[in-house]
Amino acid sequence: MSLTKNKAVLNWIDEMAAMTQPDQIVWIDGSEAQLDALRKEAVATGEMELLNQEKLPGCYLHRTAVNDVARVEDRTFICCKNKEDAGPTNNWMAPDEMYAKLKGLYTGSMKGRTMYVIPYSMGVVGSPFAKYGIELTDSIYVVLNMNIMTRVGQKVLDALGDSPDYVKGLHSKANVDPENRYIVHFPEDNTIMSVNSAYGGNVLLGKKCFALRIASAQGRREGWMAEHMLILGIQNPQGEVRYLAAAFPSACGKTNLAMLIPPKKYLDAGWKVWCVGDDIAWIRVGEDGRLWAMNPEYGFFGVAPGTNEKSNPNALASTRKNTIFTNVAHNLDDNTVWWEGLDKNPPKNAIDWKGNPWDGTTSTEKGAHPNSRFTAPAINCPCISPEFESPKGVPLSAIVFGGRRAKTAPLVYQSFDWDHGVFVGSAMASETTAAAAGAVGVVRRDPMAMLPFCGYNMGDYWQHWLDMGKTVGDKAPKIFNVNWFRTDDEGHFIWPGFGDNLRVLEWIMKRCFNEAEAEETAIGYVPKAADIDLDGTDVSLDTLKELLSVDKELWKEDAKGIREFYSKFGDKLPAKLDEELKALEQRLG
Ligand code: OXD
Ligand code: MN
Repeated sequence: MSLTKNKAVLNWIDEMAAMTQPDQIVWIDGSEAQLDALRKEAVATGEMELLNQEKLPGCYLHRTAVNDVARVEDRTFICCKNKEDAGPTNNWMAPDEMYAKLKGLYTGSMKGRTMYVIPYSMGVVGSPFAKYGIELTDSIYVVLNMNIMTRVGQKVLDALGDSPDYVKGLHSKANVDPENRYIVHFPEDNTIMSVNSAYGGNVLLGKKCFALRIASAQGRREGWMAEHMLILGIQNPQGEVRYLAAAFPSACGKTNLAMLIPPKKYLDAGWKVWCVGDDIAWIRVGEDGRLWAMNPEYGFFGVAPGTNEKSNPNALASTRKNTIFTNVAHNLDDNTVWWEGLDKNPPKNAIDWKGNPWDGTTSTEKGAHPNSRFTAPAINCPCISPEFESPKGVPLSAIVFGGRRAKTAPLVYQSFDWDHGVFVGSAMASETTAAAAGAVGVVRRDPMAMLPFCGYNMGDYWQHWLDMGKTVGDKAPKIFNVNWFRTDDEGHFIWPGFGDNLRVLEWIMKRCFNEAEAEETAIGYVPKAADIDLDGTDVSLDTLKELLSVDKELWKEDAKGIREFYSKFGDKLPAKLDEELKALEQRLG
């Protein structure tokens, strides 16, 4: 039975059901009774396995197809009328052509299956900043994950009322055929269509598809921003909490930073760090004229390998109940889960992520896929911010960009102003590590960490950033860049990272409130070495000076790389960014 009288919703569902031809349609009302029945059904069919309920209450394990373990950027499309509006960094196809192609793949794809209707909210239901979506799916796994990652159920339909203003999402796992896998966005129609995948990032449509790709395009039209950023509150010993949002490409420790544990000295002095979000920030101009950020999600979809008691105890604690694990190893001795980097005791009697018997004490194969995941409720996180459920979000004092650079970028620097900060974000880059396929040390540009997630032309996106800066004027957050990954000549990391990153964030916050000085360099303001607290680390003042140094020759090379990257955007490159690049080249001499 349908849970709404909303004509726009009902007509669309009729149309999608006529195409996909499910045996039945089930509306997700969000009740525990309904969700529990679905969990039981998924266990009965083998779609999920119930884990040890004493050690991991409410936790389940799921394995995806071996060919379906990650986002598929080469099969991800932005389909707007004009190709130019998708820009050089997105795959594009004309909407009519794509709709026709997809129709062929969806027709009859839900025969013999149930279509679940998931009404969900990105943001607190009823908040003026929330946006609603409906995802149709033939996967119980998707229903149960969406219930962790977003706010779902009847309350969303009640808040939507009879408005047609919602994002349509159609997902069918179909045959999980990699040759016909498509993750498609129609930003002009607020529509997402995902087919032939059952892996989280491709099918939990609230996350990357809606909250970044569709929302970035909505934000441009409506005057706000959807960003691939964590949101963090830093409470000083005086009890003031100051907030920052930060963007990093993958494999730069974003989740660890979002849940940072302060070094002992800071804990003893009364510092606290609060996680508002680990992946996505929706940023708007508040009533006070400042930028406010809110986390539209309700859970964490985190990478499991490498998460442990030392690297990220808060993330690990978040996964100890009501969590769905995907593609990790199954320890049969006590019916729990294991992944590389959890501890030094891999299970002997286990099943690996592919579903094969696995002995972790002897096998040379991995037990968990490197991109295996946990889907955990945000409220499980010991450091979740008291403002997590605040409908208006939190006011931003700083925006931080970062990447993985062995030599070029100093530990931290501050941009000269907003426009220069946009330039810094647009030139964001990381060097490839041995962990990823391909050559080591290659510079990959990933502007604002949005390369795979911007739902329109990246040149227009930069212009939108510049325009937002004009709107907020001198109330704009200050913009910084950090690099935790500088190495010595033997390739060892110089900065200890993890909790010690708070020492850098402390300086950043002080700069935002005019409480610390800085030195001007060609690339921006760097700290005076004495202003970063090293007490309790084994970093010497000389090493810190090295970490803060700016090598003009390396930067001249980098400026060339930026110019080459910018050339892709033709006349969509904002004139202001071209000016910023020229000004940098001039300062470098
Ligand atoms: C993610 C990603 O999964 O950025 O968050 O790839
Ligand atoms: Mn992400």
